[in-house]
Amino acid sequence: MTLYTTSSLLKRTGLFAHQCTCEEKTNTCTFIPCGMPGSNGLPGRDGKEGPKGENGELGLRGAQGLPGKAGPSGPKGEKGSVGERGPTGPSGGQVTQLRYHSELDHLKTQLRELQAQLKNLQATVILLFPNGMTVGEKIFKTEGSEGNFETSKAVCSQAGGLLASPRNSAENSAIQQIAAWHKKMPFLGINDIQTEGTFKHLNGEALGYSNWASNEPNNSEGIEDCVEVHSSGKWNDKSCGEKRLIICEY
Ligand code: MAN
Ligand code: CA
Ligand code: CA
Repeated sequence: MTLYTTSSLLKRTGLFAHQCTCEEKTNTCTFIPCGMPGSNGLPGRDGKEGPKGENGELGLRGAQGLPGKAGPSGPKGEKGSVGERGPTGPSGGQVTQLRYHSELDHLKTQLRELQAQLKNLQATVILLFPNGMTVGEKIFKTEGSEGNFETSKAVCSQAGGLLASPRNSAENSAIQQIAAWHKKMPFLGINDIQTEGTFKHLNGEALGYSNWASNEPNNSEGIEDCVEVHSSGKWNDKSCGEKRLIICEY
């Protein structure tokens, strides 16, 4: 049986390990030799706080801050040099005149448009009635009525036109065709009333185109100053008192 001192018992149980007085040399013990060394005791209490450490390294650069407020305005700058002279503007009167001419041009354009529209309208209205023909810009038309030269002129004039007076073969053919529909001969707006032997249009214009039948005009019996159109389209001078188909031009 092994005998233990109080301290060795305590030492074996791990209690009060720091109070153990046993030595390595077990044979020096007075009464009984010590056994195997005990296990380490619990850690001691924390020591006192150490001295302050050195400063750490410089940190990374921070993000850019917001812009600051605008500073106070600077002093007034020096006056700039004088610029180049601009073009001379129109005078007050010239401005009024320019405006006036601009409006006048506008009105002229409108008037021309209206005139063209009116001409178209006239042509359409006239063509709505029977017995009309267009040749180029001209319209020939008859109502089928008859009259002597003076009556024929008056009827056409009252209708806003003139007694038909061909300036070319196309116009003459149109008159010939209208006459053929009515199986009657018309008088033309041509005569030699003013000067015997010199036939002219109603406006005094000399004949640029004519379509006389052979041996005409002959001023038969000295009284033929007007012009009738045969069914062939050929012309014959005839007495102005005869009654003929009234064909007007517009
Ligand atoms: C009749 C009339 C005249 C015409 C001759 C032609 O006399 O119509 O105008 O010139 O015939 O023969
Ligand atoms: Ca004559
Ligand atoms: Ca004749």
